[in-house]
Amino acid sequence: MIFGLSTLPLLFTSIASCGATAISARDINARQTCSNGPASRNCWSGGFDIDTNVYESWPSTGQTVTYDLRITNTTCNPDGGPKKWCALINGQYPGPVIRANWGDNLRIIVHNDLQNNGTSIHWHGIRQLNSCIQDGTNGVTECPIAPGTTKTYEWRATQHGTSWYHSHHTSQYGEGVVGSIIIDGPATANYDVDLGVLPLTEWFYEQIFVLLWKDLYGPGAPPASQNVLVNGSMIDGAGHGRYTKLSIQKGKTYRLRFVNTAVNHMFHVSLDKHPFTVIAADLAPIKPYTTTDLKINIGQRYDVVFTADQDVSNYWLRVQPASGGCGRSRIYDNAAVTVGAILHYDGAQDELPASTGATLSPACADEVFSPFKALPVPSSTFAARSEELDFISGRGNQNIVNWFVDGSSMDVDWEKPTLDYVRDGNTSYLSSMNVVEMPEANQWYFWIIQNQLNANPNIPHPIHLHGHDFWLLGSGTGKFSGSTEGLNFDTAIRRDVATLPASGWLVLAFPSDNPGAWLMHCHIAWHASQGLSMQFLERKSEITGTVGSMADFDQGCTEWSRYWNSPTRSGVDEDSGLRRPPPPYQFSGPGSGI
Ligand SMILES: *[C@@H]1O[C@H](CO)[C@@H](O)[C@H](O)[C@H]1NC(C)=O
Ligand SMILES: *[C@@H]1O[C@H](CO)[C@@H](O)[C@H](O)[C@H]1NC(C)=O
Ligand SMILES: *[C@@H]1O[C@H](CO)[C@@H](O)[C@H](O)[C@H]1NC(C)=O
Ligand SMILES: *[C@@H]1O[C@H](CO)[C@@H](O)[C@H](O)[C@H]1NC(C)=O
Ligand SMILES: [Cu+2]
Repeated sequence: MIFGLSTLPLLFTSIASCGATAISARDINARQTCSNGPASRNCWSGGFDIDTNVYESWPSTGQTVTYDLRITNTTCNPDGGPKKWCALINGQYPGPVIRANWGDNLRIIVHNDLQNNGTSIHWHGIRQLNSCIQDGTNGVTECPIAPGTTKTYEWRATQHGTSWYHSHHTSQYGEGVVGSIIIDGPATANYDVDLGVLPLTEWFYEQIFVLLWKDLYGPGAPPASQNVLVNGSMIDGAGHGRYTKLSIQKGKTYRLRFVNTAVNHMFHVSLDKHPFTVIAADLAPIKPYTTTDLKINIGQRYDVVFTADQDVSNYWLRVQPASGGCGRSRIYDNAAVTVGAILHYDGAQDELPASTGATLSPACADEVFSPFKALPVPSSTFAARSEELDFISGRGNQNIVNWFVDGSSMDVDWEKPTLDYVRDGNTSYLSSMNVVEMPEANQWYFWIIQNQLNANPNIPHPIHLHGHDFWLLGSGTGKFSGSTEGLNFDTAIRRDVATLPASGWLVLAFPSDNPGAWLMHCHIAWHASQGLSMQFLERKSEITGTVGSMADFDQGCTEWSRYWNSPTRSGVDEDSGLRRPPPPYQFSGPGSGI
């Protein structure tokens, strides 16, 4: 069984340029006998390998991998500094790594054990092919999971590589509801040992949702964080906490996976004396290239390999925010502290590294590379089928800082998600839902995202799309010319987060091959809460026929409405994560009155 869904081959042949690669019987034999190992990471099994077009085919393992995630109300201090309120998964920060094989089914049971917050878990980067209802976006694909209730998510790992999952409810992932995902599969370079994932984030000593309110009412400049965490730990500069330590052996080659799980910061990463060979960006394999300064914006992932070919010793893994409105942390004010983690060779002394490394640039921009497999996009329909989406900030009512897409600040109703409209056949979408329809099946749609030249603040934004990888046809500064000249239709990068430059543009394309309501938003959590998002409503008449139960959806909404409308409820922050708080502003928690 090669195709996960019987309709897929047909579907893709109708997008001629998506170019399904013909595999001859001889190739398949060769591939089937080729098994994944340290010297053959390009192989996988059963005729699948690094050359497989993952939008079209994936293994059918018949395996279901199950995880239980229990979200609790607790405190934490991952850097040893002050304890603050945290929401954690299974009592750990970050949450457990979810790991499966390419082609597996996942079944993840989320228990909301918080007393006074909903939740909603989004599986970042996972395509959710024909399973939009499992996307975990409250206000779009589900109602929040009410306190004391449980929701089971089920999806198929049709892609492979590194990703993450996080709460899509308020800015709750910044409070701790976050973890990594590894889907094991083939790779574009060989390595001996997979070291796993290093999630990177800034760390604030205040609650993220309180900072949102400061940001809303304040001058608009995001606050500086107190620290930066690598795999959930760092020292705090006052002798507390510990560094994450990676233990390696001289002579071996290692794979390491980075995820930026931050609320606000873009990072540069470097490993002293050990250049990275970058092999994947988000969930897409790329042509390996080497760098000593890897830029990772929020939501992005990079998989790298490096060789332990230096003297047996300790080396710094350095992590530094980009400048230009892309992050600022007070830990860097302390010159005695090196921010990052330690690479420790077996046999070396257990001491802090004395290594020196590359000087990291402050750029707030994406890496430049090529996809491993080129999947061309037709340029002939660009003029007819491209649409501009304008991103801009401004002041809304009560002088609150808001962000707008085409003049409209997103505002979802978490008691009436988009899929409710779809099921009811109700097309009276509120303008604040920022719905853009993609009615035609299996066509390329092109989107020009223009960061307005007079935006204030005028800063880059990490733009993330649900339900698809996009083909990044181009990006630049100034106003997009409208011409296809300079756009890359033949070897475009595919990924799910790209950085929209300040006063600049992105041109994205993706085919309408996945019915659903798919959010596209800035992944700076506060900007999403300030309205910087929109949703593509793709082939709406086919959505309810896709995987997932509307009965579960309805039950979740009933439970949420019962909780939210209960007279004894004490949660007061009305931000769903995708809406500016509507007036009257009821916020009265810590941080109010600023
Ligand atoms: C966490 O527990 C405290 C104390 O019981 C309570 O006041 C607070 O509302 C709870 N928060 C959430 C999100 O459940
Ligand atoms: C990250 O931390 C977890 C939990 O402590 C640990 O199991 C994992 O091995 C760490 N990952 C790396 C790459 O060190
Ligand atoms: C359709 O949605 C609009 C906006 O939420 C609502 O006012 C209207 O009552 C709905 N119509 C039906 C028939 O449910
Ligand atoms: C979430 O929990 C925090 C901390 O207990 C609380 O202050 C806030 O009002 C809650 N938010 C929602 C949306 O319930
Ligand atoms: Cu933004």
